[in-house]
Amino acid sequence: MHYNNIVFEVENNLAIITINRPKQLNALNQETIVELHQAFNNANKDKSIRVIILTGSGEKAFVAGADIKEFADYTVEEGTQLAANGQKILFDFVENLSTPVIAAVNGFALGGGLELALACHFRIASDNAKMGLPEVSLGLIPGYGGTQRLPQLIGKGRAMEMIMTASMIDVKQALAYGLVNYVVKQEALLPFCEKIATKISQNAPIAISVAIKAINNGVKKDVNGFQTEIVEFGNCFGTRDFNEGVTAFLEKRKADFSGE
Ligand code: DAK
Repeated sequence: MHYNNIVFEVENNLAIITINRPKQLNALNQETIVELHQAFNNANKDKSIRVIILTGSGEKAFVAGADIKEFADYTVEEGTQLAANGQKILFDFVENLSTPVIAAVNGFALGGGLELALACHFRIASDNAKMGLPEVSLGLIPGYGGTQRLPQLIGKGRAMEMIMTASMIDVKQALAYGLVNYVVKQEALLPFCEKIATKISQNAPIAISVAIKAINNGVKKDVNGFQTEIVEFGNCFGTRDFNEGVTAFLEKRKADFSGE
């Protein structure tokens, strides 16, 4: 598959998706959003891929927001339509993917860029990263889930302050807020993410995918996360993952989930 705005690489059972518009600080235009959807969809369908890492090209930015030049002339109808579509094909899509997605935040993650990092399952930042939702400085509010996911992750008061001030926070603050799980030197960012990805890939993929579902359902209004947990916990007993995991333990060997 050919992409104009992203690079898609596979190493063993890991996919690395790199947003590749470094001259525009990897700003998200509509074409990039569509390509990201395709790349995530393809990676998720490939059962040999156990973890996806999302990062930005260059040393300066993960994603410096939605492409301001592109949305400068939108009407009310276009804004509504594009927000709904973008949330559906990319932001909600990534959040609900059954393959784990790690955001490797290698620089500025602003506006739609921070919203994309928030949609990933967790985030690891390089020490130069800066994060913020500057939308109100442009007369907008976050349109790709930021008003919902940021307070879910860091708490309402902190999210209110970040959104109202439109200010950027540094990695020390992001770590204290729980917005990122770790901060590492820029050159160590991808190797560090790959190390965590390897750990994840040794565990049972079906169990991981239903754990993602149960955790996500905990914050949805129309479903009950506890009920999801009960149902999915029960379903696990009928999976190959469970059979292999328990058999390996009883046989005192390492489980091999590669056959899934
Ligand atoms: N869009 C387009 N181009 C961008 C960009 C962006 N978000 N961010 C940076 N660039 C471009 C700059 O225009 C510049 O291009 P040239 O002038 O060289 O052609 C190039 O990237 C390098 O940027 P700077 O020269 O500004 O670099 P600095 O190191 O001086 O500054 C910066 C870095 C990150 C502080 C600065 O670039 C900056 O403030 N960038 C904009 C940050 C921002 O406000 N982002 C947008 C947030 S609002 C929507 C849904 C959601 C959204 C919108 C619509 N719909 C559903 C319709 C979300 C909106 C947002 O994300």
